[in-house]
Amino acid sequence: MKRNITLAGTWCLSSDSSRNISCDIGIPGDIHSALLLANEIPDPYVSKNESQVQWVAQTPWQIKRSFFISESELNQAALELWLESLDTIATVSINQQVIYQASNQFQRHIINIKPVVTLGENEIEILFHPVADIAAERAEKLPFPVPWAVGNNQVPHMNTVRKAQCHAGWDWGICLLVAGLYEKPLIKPIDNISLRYVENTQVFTEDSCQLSINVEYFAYREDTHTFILQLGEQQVEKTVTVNEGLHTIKFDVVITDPQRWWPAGYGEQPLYDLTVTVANQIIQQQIGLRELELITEPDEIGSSMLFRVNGRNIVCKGANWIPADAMPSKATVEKVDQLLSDAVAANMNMLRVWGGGIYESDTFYQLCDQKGLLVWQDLMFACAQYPSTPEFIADVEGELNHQLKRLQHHSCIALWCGDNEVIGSIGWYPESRENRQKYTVNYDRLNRALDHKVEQLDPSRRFWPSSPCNGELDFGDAWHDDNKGDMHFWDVWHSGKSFSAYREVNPRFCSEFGYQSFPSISTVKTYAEESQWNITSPVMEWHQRNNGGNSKIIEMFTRLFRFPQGFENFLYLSQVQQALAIKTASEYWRSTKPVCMGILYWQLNDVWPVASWSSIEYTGQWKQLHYHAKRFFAPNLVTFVPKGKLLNVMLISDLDSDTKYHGELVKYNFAGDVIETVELDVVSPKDQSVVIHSLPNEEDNQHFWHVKLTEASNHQIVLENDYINVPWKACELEQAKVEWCVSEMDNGFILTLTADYPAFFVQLSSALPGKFSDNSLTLLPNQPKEIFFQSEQALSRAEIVASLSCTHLRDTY
Ligand code: BMA
Repeated sequence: MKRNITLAGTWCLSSDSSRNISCDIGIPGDIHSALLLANEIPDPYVSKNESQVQWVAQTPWQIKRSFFISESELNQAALELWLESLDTIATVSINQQVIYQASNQFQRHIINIKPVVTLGENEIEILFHPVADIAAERAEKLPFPVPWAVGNNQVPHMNTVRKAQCHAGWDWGICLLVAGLYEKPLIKPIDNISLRYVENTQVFTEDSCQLSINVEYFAYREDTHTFILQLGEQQVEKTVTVNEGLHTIKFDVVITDPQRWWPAGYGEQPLYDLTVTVANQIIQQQIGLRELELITEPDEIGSSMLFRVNGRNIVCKGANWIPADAMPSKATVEKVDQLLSDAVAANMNMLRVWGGGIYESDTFYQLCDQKGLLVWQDLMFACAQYPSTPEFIADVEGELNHQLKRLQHHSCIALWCGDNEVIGSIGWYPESRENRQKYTVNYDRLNRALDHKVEQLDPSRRFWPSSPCNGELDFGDAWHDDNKGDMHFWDVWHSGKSFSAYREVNPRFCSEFGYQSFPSISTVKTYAEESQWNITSPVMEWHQRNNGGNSKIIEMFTRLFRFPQGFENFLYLSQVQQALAIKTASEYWRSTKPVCMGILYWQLNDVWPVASWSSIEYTGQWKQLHYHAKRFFAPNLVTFVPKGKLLNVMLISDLDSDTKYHGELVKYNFAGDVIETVELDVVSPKDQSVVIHSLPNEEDNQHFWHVKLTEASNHQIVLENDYINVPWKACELEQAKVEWCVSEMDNGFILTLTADYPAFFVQLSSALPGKFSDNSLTLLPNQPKEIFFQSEQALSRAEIVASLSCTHLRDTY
C-alpha cells in the first residue's frame, strides 16, 4: 500500500525583491504568523501594530520546499497533489513549471503532478498574489457596480474574491488580509482509484435506520475494483468494473435498533464508525443517526421556525461562531476544541457558523458531532452584494461541490443558509437602494444557484435563503418582522433602544442579537500598556471596530448604572451591562416558548483581543455573559417577566419529563432584610413555559425580588434569579464585604463565598489561568455559595489564595 506523502512541515517563505525577506513558514499556516515568529513583524494584535503590518498583504510571497519521489511512486497511475484551504490567489509550480492557478479559498484543488515530477528530489513552489489588486481589477470588469461591505471591510471589493470576507476587517475584526495554506498538503500515489467523498442519507422506520451511502471516486483507467464498506459491525463488499472517469458507487445498509444522535441536553451523541476502502485508499468517518427537519408551517402568528430532531421540537440555544483566530496558524485544534467545550458548558446546543468567515475544518464539525452542537451553516457570503456573472456563479458552484460533499455526513449540520444579511444589505448601499429591483434580481440569481446546488447535492437538508429571512422569496424586513422566519434583532445595540425593547418583540428564531463589552483587564494587558488604560486612549479605541461602539457602552452606563470609577471598573461594568442585555432577551424569549424556538446571540468568540459582542474573550477567558448564559440556557430556568401591571415568575422547561421544585420567592431590602416570603412548591411541566406566581409590578428602588428553587429529587440542581424593575443606579446599594475561603479538592479548589450585605454581579478573578464553575452571581447575607476553581497549572492553595480578587456592582463607584 503506497502511503500518502505529506508536505506539512517547514517550508521556505520569501518575499519579492521589494522586501528581500526569507524565513521559515510552518505549513499548514499563514504568512503573518511565520513573519511574526521570525521577528520580521511586530505582533499585529498588540497596540496599534496592525497599521505597521499592512505591507505584508501588499507584497507577493512565495513558499517552497522539496519532496522526494521514489521509483515505485513514480510508477503509479497518478500522483495527486491535494491542496485545501489555499488562501487565495495562488500559482502552483513544480520544478519551476506552472501547473495550477488557484483563486478560491473554499475549493479543494486536486492536481495530478505525475507528468511534472522526476525520480528523487522535486520542488514545489506556491506564489501568493496580493489580493487587493486583483479584487480591484475584477470589480472594474463587472457589468455594473456591486457594493462591497463598506463599513466592515477596510479593503474594497472583497466580494469579488472567494476568501473569508472578514480577512479584510470587520466590526470586531482586524484587517490583515492573511494568505497561506491552512490544511495539510498531501501527495497521494494512486494506483488507479482515488476516493473523493462519502455521503449518506438516512431513512428511519420504527426500529431501523436505512442508510444509503454514496461513494465518489475517480478511476484513472478501466479496471475492476473491490470496495469494502464497514459500518459499525456490518461489512459490505462490492466489485465493479468501470472506465476512466468520475464515478459513484452506492451501498445500502440497514441498522436495526439504531442508537440515535441527539443535540446536547436532549440525549447522547452515539457515533458509528464508517470506513470505505478500495485498493490503497481509505475514508473514515464517524456518523450520527438522526432525523432532522426544519419546520416552517403557517400558524396563527405567521409561520413557525423550529428544528425537530428525532421527532422532538428542539429549543436551539447558542451563539454565533466567527473564525477561531484572525491568524489561521493560531486557530489550533486545542483552541477550537476548548471554545466548543465552553459552548456546551454554557448549555448551548447550536452554533451558527457565520457567513463572513470560513467553512470550518473537518475537526470543527467532528467535535460538534461529538459534543452535540447543532450547526446552522451559512454559505460564505456576508453583508455585501455579490456578482451574479456566469464566471462568479461557476466559481461558487465549484466551491459548493466540494464543501457540501465534504460536510454532508456530519450529523451536527442542521441546515444550509445562503448568506449573512445579504438580502437586507440591498437597502444599505446607495447603488442598490436606488435600483432595488435590479439588485434583487442580481441577488436572486446567485441565491437560486446556491439553492439548486443544495437541492442537488444534499436533499436531506433544507436550504434557507439568508439569515435573517422571513421565508422563501420573501424579501421583507427580517430585522423587524418577528412573525416568521429567523430574525436579527439589533434595535438595542445598533439603534440605542433600551433593554426593555427585547421584550417588545417575539421572534420565532432569533439568530442574532448582541451587546458589546470590553475584555477583562488580563486580556487588555496583552495589547495595551498601562499608559493606555483609559477607554478613550488611542490603543483602546484602536481595539474597538464598531463605529461609536465605546460611546454606546458609556451612554448605556448613564441610563442604567452609577458611573464607574477607574479603568478596571469600567471594563467590569461593561460586562455586567452586556450580560444584563443578553439575559433580558434570552430569558424573555425562552418564556414565550413555543413561539420562540431559537436563541443564538452574537457572538461566541473573538478573532483577536478587542471590545466586542463576544462572551468569550480572545484569551479564552469567559466574560460575565458566558456565566450568565450557562444559567439562562439551562434546561430548567426560573425568571421574572413583567407583563403590564404584573410581574410573572415563570418556570421554563426544555426537559422531556416534569420536574418538581420547592423553594421561595423573597422580597429583600438592600440591607438584606427579608420583607416578604412566598413559599413555592411547583411542578415544571415538561417542555413548557408556565407562570408559577404573579406579583404586582411596582417601581421600587428600595427592594429586589429573589427566587430560589431546589429540585425535589436532586438537591444539586438549584435555580435562582433576581429582579429589580428600576435601573440599578436608582438603588442605594450597601457596600457589601465579600469574603471567601479556599479549600483544596482532588482536582481543584472550592471557594466558599459570603457577604454581609446583598452583593450583585460578584465576579471572582484569578491572576492565574483557570476556570470558575460560576461567576457574576448574587450573594445574600447568610447564604454562602460555593464555586469550583480549576487551574491549568498545579498550584498550591497559598498561590490560589494570593491570586484571587473580587469585584461586585457596589465596588465600581
Ligand atoms: C451582525 C453580523 C455581523 C456583525 C454584527 C455586529 O449582523 O452579521 O455582520 O459583526 O452584526 O454588528
